[in-house]
Amino acid sequence: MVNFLIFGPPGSGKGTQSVKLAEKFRLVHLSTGDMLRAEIASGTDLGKRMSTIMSKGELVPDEVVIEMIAVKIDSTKGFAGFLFDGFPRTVAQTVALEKMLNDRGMKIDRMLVLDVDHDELVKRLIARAEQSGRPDDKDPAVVDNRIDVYKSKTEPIINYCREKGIYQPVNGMGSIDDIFARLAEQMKKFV
Ligand code: B4P
Repeated sequence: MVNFLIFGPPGSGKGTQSVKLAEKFRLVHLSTGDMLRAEIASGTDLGKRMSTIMSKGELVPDEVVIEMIAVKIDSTKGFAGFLFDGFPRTVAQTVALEKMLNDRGMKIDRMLVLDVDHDELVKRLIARAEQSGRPDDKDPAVVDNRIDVYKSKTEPIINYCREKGIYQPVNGMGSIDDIFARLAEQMKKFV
C-alpha cells in the first residue's frame, strides 16, 4: 500500500486532480469535503451542524473527520493505497492519521502540495460558485476566511511533514493536464 496526501489552499485543485490521479494509480480517493457534503445532502443531524460551520468557511471539528476517515480506511479493501484529499487540515488531524495508518502497518508516503497564487485561487472559486452553487464559494468574505483558516490552521502541517522528509511541493499553476502530469511524475517514484 502507498498513501499520498494531496494538499493545498481552497481552490488549489485538490479535488480536481485527485479524481484523475486515483484512477491512474488505482488509489482510493478519500475527500473529507465530499464526505461532509454527502452528510449535509442526506439531512442528518450531523450534516445540519456541519453545514452551519462550512457555510462560514470554518473547519469542522477534528473528531468528526477523523472518525469518518477511520471508518473508510477499515471498510476499504483491494486497492493500491489511499489518496487523502482535503484531509488532514490541522496538525492534530495529521497526528491522528499517522497513528491510524501506523496501527494498520501503513504510513503517509508523500505529501504533494499544490502551490497556487492567491489571485488565481479566488478566480477559480468564484468561477466554481457559478456552477456548483456551493454556499462556501458564493460569498467573497467566506472565500477569504477559508484562505485565512488555511494559513493559520492547515499550513503548519507543511513544516510537520517537511521534518519527516515527505514534503513535495508541486507547481499548481497552469492547465489541469499540465498540473496532472507534474503530480503523476512525482507519484510514479512511489507506486
Ligand atoms: P474541500 O471540499 O476540501 O474543498 P476546497 O478546499 O474548497 O477545494 P479544492 O482544492 O478541492 O478545489 P477544486 O479541485 O474543487 O473543503 C470544503 C470545506 O469542507 C472546507 O472549507 C471545510 O469547511 C470542510 N472540510 C473539508 N475537509 C475538512 C477537514 N479535514 N477538517 C475540517 N473541515 C474540513 O478546484 C476548485 C475549482 O477550480 C473548481 O471549479 C475546478 O474546476 C477549478 N480548477 C481546478 N484546477 C484548475 C486549473 N488548473 N485551472 C483552472 N481552474 C481549475
